[in-house]
Amino acid sequence: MKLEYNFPEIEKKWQKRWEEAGIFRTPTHPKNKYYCLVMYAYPSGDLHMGHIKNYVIGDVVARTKRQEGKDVLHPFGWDAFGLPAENAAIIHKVHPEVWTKENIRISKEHLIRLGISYDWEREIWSFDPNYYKWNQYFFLKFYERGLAYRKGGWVNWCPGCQTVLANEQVVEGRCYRGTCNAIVEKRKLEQWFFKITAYAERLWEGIDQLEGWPENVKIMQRNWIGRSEGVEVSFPVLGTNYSLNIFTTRPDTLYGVTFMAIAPDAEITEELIRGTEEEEKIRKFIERILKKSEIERQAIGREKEGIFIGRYCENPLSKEKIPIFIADYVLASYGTGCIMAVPAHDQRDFEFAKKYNLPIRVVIKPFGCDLKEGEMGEAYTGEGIMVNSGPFSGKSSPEGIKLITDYLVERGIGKRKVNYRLRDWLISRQRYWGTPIPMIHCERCGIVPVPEEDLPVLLPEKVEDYLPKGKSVLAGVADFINTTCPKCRGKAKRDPDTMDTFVDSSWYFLRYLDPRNEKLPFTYEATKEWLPIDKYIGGIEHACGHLIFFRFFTKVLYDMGLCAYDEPCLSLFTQGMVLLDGKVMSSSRKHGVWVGPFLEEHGADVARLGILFAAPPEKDLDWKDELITGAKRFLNRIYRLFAENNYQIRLEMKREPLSPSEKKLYIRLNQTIKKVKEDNEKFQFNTAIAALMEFLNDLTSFPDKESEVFRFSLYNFLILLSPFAPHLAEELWERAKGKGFISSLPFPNYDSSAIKFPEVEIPIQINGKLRSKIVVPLGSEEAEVKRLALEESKIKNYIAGKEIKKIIYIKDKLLNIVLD
Ligand code: ANZ
Ligand code: ZN
Repeated sequence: MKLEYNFPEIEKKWQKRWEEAGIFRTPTHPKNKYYCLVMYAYPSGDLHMGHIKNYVIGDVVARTKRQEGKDVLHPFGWDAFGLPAENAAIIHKVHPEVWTKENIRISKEHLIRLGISYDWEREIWSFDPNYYKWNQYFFLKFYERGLAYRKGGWVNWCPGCQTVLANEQVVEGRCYRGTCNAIVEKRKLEQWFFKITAYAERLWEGIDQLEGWPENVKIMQRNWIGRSEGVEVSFPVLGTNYSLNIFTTRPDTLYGVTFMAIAPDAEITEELIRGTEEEEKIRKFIERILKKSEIERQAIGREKEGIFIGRYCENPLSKEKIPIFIADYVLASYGTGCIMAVPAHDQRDFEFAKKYNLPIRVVIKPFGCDLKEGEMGEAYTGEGIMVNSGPFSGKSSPEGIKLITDYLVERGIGKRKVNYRLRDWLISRQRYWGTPIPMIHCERCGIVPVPEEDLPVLLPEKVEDYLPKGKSVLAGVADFINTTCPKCRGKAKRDPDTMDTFVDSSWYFLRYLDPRNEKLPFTYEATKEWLPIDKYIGGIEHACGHLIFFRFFTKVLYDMGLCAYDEPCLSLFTQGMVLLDGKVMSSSRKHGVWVGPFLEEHGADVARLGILFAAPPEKDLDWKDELITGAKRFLNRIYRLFAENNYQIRLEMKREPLSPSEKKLYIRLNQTIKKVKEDNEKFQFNTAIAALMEFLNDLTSFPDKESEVFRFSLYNFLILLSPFAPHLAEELWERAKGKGFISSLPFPNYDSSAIKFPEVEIPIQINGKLRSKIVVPLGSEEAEVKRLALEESKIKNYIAGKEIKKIIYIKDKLLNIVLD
């Protein structure tokens, strides 16, 4: 099937006119603002349908909000630093900047050709020194506040990307980058971190404010932050000056501790094993365990491994002597990295104790039944009555938690502690294509920040080789790396690392507010005017990464007095994926429907309708060729209807007198306006389009094409259509001699007095005999019809006291009640 009008010409014409007239420019001082944001785009060049779904949804939101009279900010920009550009540079021998710019050129052309209503004057690029200068500025500000620090320790190393990764970038033990996916290793390195843990509580609390966020994203963030309340208890290590501090949420089980377990890489481990008899063997064990990912080590049901280190602790309550083990399931990165193990009441401790023949001691008995160590097949983790617990025996376990906590705190053996699973954000990378970290290492002065007035620290244009060999690429660029110390003027070296690109995307939404400001990253006034983001549209894969980082940044900037709000966005929409043959479209796997050729062949309005009509936007969409045919049929029918009627429309109509058929059309018009309005508000664009299709049927079959109500309906139809198929809508509006742009017209009000729903009369039978009738709205739900029928007075009398065996309902036709 073909479109019956010259779509390449028409679409291009309107894109040009919109641009020339600047109708999508952001109003300067909004009275009624609406910030519609799509996620910062990675410039991958040729886009597929999966990429643009996000942008098409965002565009319909922006356009419908303009129709509602909002002052809309709808910007776009490029998350243009990052590994793929370098990898392309390595393979194709082009500079990452050249490669990136070419990709941006292609992607941008696609977006323009799709008719997306961005304010292109606010376009930003993170590789622009005027942009990344502010990454460096924020880094310095974070450093001043103690929120950026350098630390050595075990970090995630991706052997594929040859760089460290943040915890958020390790997905099930592997590199988050789909094209890499290598198994992540651990390495001991010095790296830069942002202290996001200092904001753990506020990030946790703030989730309650995020009313317009999907529940699942909020749950994912809560799990990621992982707040838990407990106590830190100190167990003296016998024969040393050390103590093992452990974190537990179950102080009620303290009398059931039969061993201690420490992480192989906990800070104290080194101190405790040094000089022990089996030191050599223990070190070998540690080395072997650390090769495994944390996910693997914590996997449920996996056989646990450990080693006794030859030392003992004293239980601060029972004064018992307890052996200390290194255990693989204990993580250095959580709590204190040490635990008190209670095999009777913790499943992992139970499995460990069974394997190494350690005692199991019940200290919590389930209410009202017995529990014997010898008969336990698994740990009992529930509540109960405390036993074998000295003076606390006989108390309930929840009470025990309080009593023992108080007891420990009073004696200085323990302190109340809130723990978070969240770790500090590792932001340094050993790769080239990113923001240089604005720090200088001086032999005499140590680490010295680059003075603010020396920013930006420019990324050198040339490097020998883009592929790092275990250390940062920039370390090999003499002109860059050698510098003088800002403090002592002596010889010094620049920090060789670049920033994680998630730094760029943590504040880009603020740069859109004032993208060309050279003195400031953005102004406070602008944040007051435009924040919070009214609708943020993007992928759920960012739930525990970007969507936490940008909340963190906003809170810090708020504390610095730079930003008027401490939550960036109160309403988030996560769109579903686009599949082809049941598999997610993907550039790297070259699996997709490509936007460039598609636009060439079918045009923008077909692409937009195809994406929007197939499924609710939050659901996955399986791309099918029928979508193209369906969209074309719809557009052709619209085009024909207007052409056959010589593009005659009316901007108003007299309401009386109307013939019965005119009245019917008038009702349908108002029902459609109401339906589209409500569906647009709920983001149900697929059903809004379906309503337009049905209304188009009414219009096409309407007999009297000269009547005012018909022509008035055509006019309203165009306005309703314009966010979905803006090019054809503009063209028909122009041919109908409409003034200005249809894209700038307000959404029509519906006449509520004209909205009446068709009704049907349903005969009610009892045991097959007609007994009564009820009138209900056409297409009513079965449950509703049954309820009304049973409430009907005659029917009520018939069935009084008798038992109903079943009720048969034939939709909109008949209801039969079968009595015994
Ligand atoms: C003793 C105990 C007895 C525990 C019991 C549980 C049940 P959440 O809720 O996740 O905070 N734990 C603490 N630090 C750990 C680490 N670094 N690696 C592995 N496990 C660790 O869980 C806190 C519980 O997880 C703590 O309470 C500790 O085990 C364990 F019947 O202490 B519990
Ligand atoms: Zn110095």
